[in-house]
Order: sequence, then C-alpha cells, then structure tokens
Amino acid sequence: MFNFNKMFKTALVLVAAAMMLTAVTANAAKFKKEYKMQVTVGPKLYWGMGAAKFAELVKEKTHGQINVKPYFGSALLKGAQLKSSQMVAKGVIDCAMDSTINISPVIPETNIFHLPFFLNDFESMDKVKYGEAGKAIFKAMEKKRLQPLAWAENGFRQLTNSKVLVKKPEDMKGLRIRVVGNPLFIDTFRQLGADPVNMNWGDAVAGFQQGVVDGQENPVGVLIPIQIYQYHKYATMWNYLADPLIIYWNQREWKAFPKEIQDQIMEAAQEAGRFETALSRAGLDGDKSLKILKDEFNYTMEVPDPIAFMESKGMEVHSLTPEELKAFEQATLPVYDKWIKEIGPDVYEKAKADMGR
Ligand code: X2X
Repeated sequence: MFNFNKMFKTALVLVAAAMMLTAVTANAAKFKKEYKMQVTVGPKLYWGMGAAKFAELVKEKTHGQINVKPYFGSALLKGAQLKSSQMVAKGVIDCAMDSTINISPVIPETNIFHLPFFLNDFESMDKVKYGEAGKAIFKAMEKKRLQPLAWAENGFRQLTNSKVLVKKPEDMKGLRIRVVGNPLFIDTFRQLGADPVNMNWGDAVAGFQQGVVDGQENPVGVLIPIQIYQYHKYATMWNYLADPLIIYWNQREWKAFPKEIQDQIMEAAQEAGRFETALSRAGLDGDKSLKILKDEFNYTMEVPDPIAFMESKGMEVHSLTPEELKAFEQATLPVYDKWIKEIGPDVYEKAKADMGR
C-alpha cells in the first residue's frame, strides 16, 4: 500500500545524505591531498616527535579533512634548513615547525633569542615568548606572509666537544665548533676565540662522527637521540641561548581556510607545542614538565634525567657556576653592539621589559 509518510521520510534521508556527500566532496575539492611540512630534524628527536604530534592532532581535529605530512631532515629543502621560512612564505612549502634560528633569515627579530647569555632560564624564555617581544615577532612574521600558530621549543643549547672540558672562554681557543649558518653564531664563537664552522644539520652528525669538527652546540633533546656521547666526551651546560620552535603556515593558504578549520588547526598547534615543550624541558625543570607529560599526555619519558644519562654514558658534564658564566657574558658583549641593530632595538627593549630587567 502506498505509504506517503514512509516515502517522505525516505526521501528526506536521501536528500540529507546527498547534501552531506556534496559538502564532503566540496571540501575535498577545497583542500589539498597533502600539506607539506618542513621539519629540520628527524622523527626521533623531541622536535620531530612534536611535528608528528601536530600532524596527528590536525587529522583528528579536522575529522580527516586536513592531512599534514612532516618531511623530516629538511628533505623538502635538500638540507638547506635556513631557507625554510622563505619557502613557506612563497607557498612552495605549506607549513613548518622550525627553530627561530632557521627563521631568522626572513625574520631577523627572532635573533633576540640567540643573543649569547641574554636569556638563560625557562622563566625568562616564557616571559619573552609570551610577552611583548614574542608578539612583535609574530607580527613581523605576518608582515612577511607567514602565519604563526604556536610556540614550541628545541631548548637551551649546550656545548660538547672531544678535546677539553670548557669552563672559561680561554678553554675554547682554536676549538673547531660546528654551528648553523646563522652569522650571529659565527660572530659569537669567534668572539670566544673558537673556530666556528658553518654546516647544515644534515651534514653535522657525519661531521661529529668523522671528527671534522671538535665540537658543537645543541640542546640535550637533540644530543641524546644522536648519541653525542659516542663522539664527544665533554659537555658544558651553559644555557648560553635557546631556540624556541614556531609552528607556522603560509599565510595566503591559511587565510583561505574556513574559520572552523583554522580553529581546529590552531588548537592542534597549541597542543602539540605544549607537548613538545614539555619533552624538551623534561628533567631540566624539576618535575614540572615530567608531570605535564604524564597528566596531560599520558606520556612517560624514557630519559627522565638527561644530565645523569649523559654521565652514565661516560661524559664529563660541567654546569657553569655564576662566576664562570660572568666571564663568558663579558667575553661576548661586543656581539651585542652589532646584533641589537640587526634585531631591532625596539624588540631588544621589549624583551628586557618582558623579563623585568
Ligand atoms: O642545526 C641545528 O643545530 C638545529 C637542528 O638545532 C637547528 O635546526 C637549529
């Protein structure tokens, strides 16, 4: 028998299904199959784990509509890590999770984090990131067609080498130290009497293995996964500078996303940033970051005490005393004259005010 009610209901269901299909197809047409993400390091480093977390969270929060694929080891740049922000600004690469060191060629303001011995504890770090200086950096990025989404962290960079336990600037005389090709790093190490060699990260580990250089500077979150203790016996914990990471997107592409998608990606970036920052601080800030990882991410650190771990592998690890630090601060002061001009005196003043200095 003809049942009008039933037929009407079936028709409604069909119309709804068709509408949903159209919406999904329309979205599928709107979005790329894959959004390419530049990541300087490999997936085992905390930074790489943070990038993978971001990709996973984006997929989850956008219900599979946005697929971010991390390309580790600067694969999209053939290793040329300092080109990352230029390529994202152009839209050749969609997004990145990168160190402020690698962003500095496009955004010189990020070098505020790399002035030697300027900012050397987590508290100051957060005050600058989330204060007026950090805001100025994000604004500068927007002007250069980069959309910043969230902060993360590679960590305070520490000195290791195969020759001598460095406790004073004189100990660095003639040491060949691999640094990233950011000229501020060359200036700093020359000022300390060392012989800095600029090398991309992709070549650096082979450089340590082959002893092409005597030493390097990187955070423990990088040094432990690459097993630096196989090549370098001496570590100086001097927190001489940190590199925050920034998750960012090509601005044109970002602006074309629907608001809902922007909100979901932004949420994913904030969460991945918090996770990754806790990974890189774990065991270096009491139990604060270890607790964040456990309580919020149900994650237990394999290496809960990085310094003890490096010592257990036979390294001699020395943390500079306040007195020893003073000698390094004094020795690197001339670098400030040139670099405050490059960074912008306004950002320098903002960072000092953020830290209450
Ligand atoms: O090249 C480095 O030293 C690294 C991996 O730490 C950065 O990309 C800044």
